[in-house]
Amino acid sequence: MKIAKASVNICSPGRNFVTLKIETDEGIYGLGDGTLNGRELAVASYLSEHVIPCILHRDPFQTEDIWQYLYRGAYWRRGPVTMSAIAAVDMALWDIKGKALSTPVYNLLGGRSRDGVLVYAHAHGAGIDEACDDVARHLAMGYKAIRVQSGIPGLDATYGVPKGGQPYEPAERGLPSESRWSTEKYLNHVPKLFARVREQFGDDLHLLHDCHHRLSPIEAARLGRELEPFHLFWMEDPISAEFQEGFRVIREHTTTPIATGEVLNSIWDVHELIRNQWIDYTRLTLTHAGGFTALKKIADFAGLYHVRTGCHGPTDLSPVCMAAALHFDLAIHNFGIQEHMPHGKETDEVFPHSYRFEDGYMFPGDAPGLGVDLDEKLAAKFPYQRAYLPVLRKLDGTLWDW
Ligand code: KDG
Ligand code: MG
Repeated sequence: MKIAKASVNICSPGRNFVTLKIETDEGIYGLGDGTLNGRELAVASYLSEHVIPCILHRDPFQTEDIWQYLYRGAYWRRGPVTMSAIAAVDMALWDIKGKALSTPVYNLLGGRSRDGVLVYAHAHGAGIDEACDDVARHLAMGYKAIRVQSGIPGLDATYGVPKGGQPYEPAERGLPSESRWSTEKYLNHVPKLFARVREQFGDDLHLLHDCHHRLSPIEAARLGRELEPFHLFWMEDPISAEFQEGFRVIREHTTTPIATGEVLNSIWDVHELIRNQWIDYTRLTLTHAGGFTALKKIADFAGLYHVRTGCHGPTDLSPVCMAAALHFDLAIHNFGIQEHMPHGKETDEVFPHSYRFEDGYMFPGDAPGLGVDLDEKLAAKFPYQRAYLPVLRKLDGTLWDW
């Protein structure tokens, strides 16, 4: 079997997605997600102009050699654009392999290591009362793990809390919006939020929180310590993820488990964090970190240090990535948890899939390959629209990490 054709689909059924379709001379095709929120066209052109011409006529079963060719062979390595493009190819090739062998991809990754994939939902609210109402709503849906974010008194907007009761969607059409930030107000508020949530919902529920890269190491250490009585599953991205050494300070001061890595793209971005046991969960995901071929190696390395996985799973990764993540999560040994932000109706219709949610767990389904498709006719009705993530400034106007 040979790769006969490959094409990039860019569509916007509610938000932008970049999908690579690789077709073989035997009529089998595979899909890969290359979506990079706010920089979609960079990956699309990297794929069309620089990658597709190099993979034509190759054997799609050679996932390792093709991965090495696109990574080592390109001389220029790493970074979100390159790694998302490589990931799209890798995912599509594993999809082809599964379809050709008539088996779900998880069977090619080692087979099932568990019955289902524990997922966490997002609960949020303008204040503590509203956030608690949203926790109750998700509990009623069956979720066993819930991330909680709430508005901060004195700030107009904050990460993870949508305006007007919509599901949270970080990208906004048009140019980037700006909002203001105060670390002091945030640090004073968050322990109160989790004190209330634990008091109201008891000890059984797994609680998570995303600091979204905004603190310094010693500020994060203070927050981690103050959250200790509420036994979080994890405190995510307390500081900017690329500052690996900064996690040492946090670790020395608190037992609150730490997760990071959704913006990281290779083993070289996390190996100090893992080797030094400064984190408990890696957030790297298949789309932004080079696909199955790369993430399996990162997970195996992390497993040696008792670090578990918690793949990033926002709406800005397409259902192709969600399907791929579920195969990965079901198969690897050191799986921790999977993020689940359900896609909107339009997205689900453009990407029909076999995965499903039931009672706090997700299941990839048993369709051969990834079990996800792209309805190209319907996708054509939703053309790309420029969109960006917001930009953040401190109260005095200093540009800050969003
Ligand atoms: O594109 C950025 C989002 O994926 C990110 O803000 C979501 O932090 C995020 C999360 O944990 O899902
Ligand atoms: Mg996050």
